[in-house]
Amino acid sequence: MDVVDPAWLPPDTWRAIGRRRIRLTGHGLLVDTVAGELGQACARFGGELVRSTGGPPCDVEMGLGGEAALGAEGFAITTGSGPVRLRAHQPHGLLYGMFHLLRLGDAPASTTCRPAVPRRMLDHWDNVDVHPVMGQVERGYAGSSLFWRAGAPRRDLTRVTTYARMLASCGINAVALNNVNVHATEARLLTDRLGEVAELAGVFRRYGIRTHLSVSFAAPVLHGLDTADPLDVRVRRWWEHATAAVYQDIPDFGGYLVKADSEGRPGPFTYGRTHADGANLLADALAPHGGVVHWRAFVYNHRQDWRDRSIDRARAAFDHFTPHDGTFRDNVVLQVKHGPMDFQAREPVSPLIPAMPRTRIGVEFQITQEYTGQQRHVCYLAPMWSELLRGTHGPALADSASEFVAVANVGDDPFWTGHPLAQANLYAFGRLAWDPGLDPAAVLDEWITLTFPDTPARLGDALHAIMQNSWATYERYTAPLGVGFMVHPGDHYGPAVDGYEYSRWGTYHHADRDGVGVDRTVTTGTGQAAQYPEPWRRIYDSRPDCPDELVLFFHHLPYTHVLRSGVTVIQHIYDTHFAGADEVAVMRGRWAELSGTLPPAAYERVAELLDEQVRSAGEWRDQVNSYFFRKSGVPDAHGRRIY
Ligand code: GCW
Repeated sequence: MDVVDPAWLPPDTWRAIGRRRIRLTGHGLLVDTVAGELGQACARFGGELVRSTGGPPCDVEMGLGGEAALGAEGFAITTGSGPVRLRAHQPHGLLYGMFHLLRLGDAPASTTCRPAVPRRMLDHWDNVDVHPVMGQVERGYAGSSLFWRAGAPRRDLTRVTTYARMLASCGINAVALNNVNVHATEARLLTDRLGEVAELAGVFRRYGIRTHLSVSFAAPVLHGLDTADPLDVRVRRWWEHATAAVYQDIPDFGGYLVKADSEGRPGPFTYGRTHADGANLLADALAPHGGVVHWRAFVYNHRQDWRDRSIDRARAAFDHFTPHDGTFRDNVVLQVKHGPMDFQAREPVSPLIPAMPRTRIGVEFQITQEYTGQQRHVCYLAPMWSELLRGTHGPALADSASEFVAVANVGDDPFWTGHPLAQANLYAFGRLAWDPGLDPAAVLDEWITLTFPDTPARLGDALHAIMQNSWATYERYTAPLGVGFMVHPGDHYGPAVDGYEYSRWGTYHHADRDGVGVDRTVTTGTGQAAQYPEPWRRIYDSRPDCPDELVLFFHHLPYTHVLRSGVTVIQHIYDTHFAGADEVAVMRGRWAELSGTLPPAAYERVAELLDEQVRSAGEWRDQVNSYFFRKSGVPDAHGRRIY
């Protein structure tokens, strides 16, 4: 096997803990995993792992017996004059506590931690067969799948084990293995290829991670029935049997993930049934075994007529799902993308999320950088997620979420994520899902310290400077003021200002000679602003009150409109595009200073990618600025070069 980057768990990160005498008590699979990790660290760094209860006290005393209030996954660390004590109520807590000790390094401090939500999940968009357009991993920018290659399961699961360990270390406890677009081969994972799922589930289980599967709503038809109607008794029986068989092989199976009636996928609409009928069918099959359905709310008309301005994709999920609040079974999680559109670099939060108080909501983020530079651009996403979770410009997602889900960004690339610095996004998602109140800058520093354990201050500072504001930079040189979607249709990389303006997918900026932006107000627009709870409904609906960041999402504005920041829309476009591209050049320069402080392969990879980011940011700047200069005829107040 190729040499694989150790990501944020290099051997040296274990030095502080591996030097100690550690007593670990308790039994079972997860305790054995913890013992395996600590045993290895002690063997490497000269400490000792003691598994017996008697004898003199150790430097670290770990075991169960913590208060019930710690729950299934929490832990308490206490320090003082005696040994460091780590207590959990359940084995899962010991696993997370051990990884927390790693973060604390040489200076463990007393702390009690429990996750904010019980499930923190990654969705893989991995295909079994290589899809003719999307490849092995849909929207994957890090090589092939960790699980499958060209139609066959991977034989060597060493990397999956390493991956499971990485995920556990940042608090992830569930994975869906395969793409939500379930094609014919992948539909067989549920039945005759279940063995492949069981094998992977066995690897993840050792790190406290439950395995879920994306299934096709038409699975009964693909397996020979003449219908998939959720109210047909034969269909119910089919799902009951298929599900029972899954639990025979995988007793702790997590459940199903479904993309139905979305972008051409089959669903209950075919049979005149509702999404509650569809989700509840699967929920009933899973309930006796303790499984859940993740039912995606990404339902919209992808065959729109761009000439019809009354259709608004941003309204769709709310319009489809709010009538069904309270009608989903308890083991249904409605999985909603964080914004009303589709993982743009800037969107308001989805109005559906706070509108379903009687439904369990899983908020879905996208770690894979489909619209944020495709792991060719540095774009540390945690500041964006943190704003959305805390409610900087809208309702706080953390208040309505029962759990957090994200689309994974990994593959068989030696650096896991293509861009070595994109590893930070995976780590940060896990940490923010565990505790949405964490400061993304502090999480970045955690990642830097773990990943580069002997970091000279110079390296740490430079990495922080390059990454911390990289999302803001990315936003500056791409689509302005929340309008989104100025990307190449299809592959979604690079600028195409009108790429989706006349397309059936329904994502437009409506630029003309006078102004730009989509009118979603109540009186003159699509009314999407009214889907938000107060005070946001009023704020978004009002031109002067709407935050600048989102103003073209909600309003069609003249180029000369003065923003809250004091500059006009057109000048804002010019200024941010020049600034954003300049910031990338500065990033590139800072990276060059790090030559010699990092492993050469990582240094070179990032250097090459930064060259591409410099090129691409320049292209974005020039296309966006030229486009709006030509439309508006308004010159740049600072006389800079526009084409
Ligand atoms: O953003 C779009 C992507 C599709 C994806 C879809 C979804 C898996 O372009 O590739 O399909 O979202 O989330 O279902």
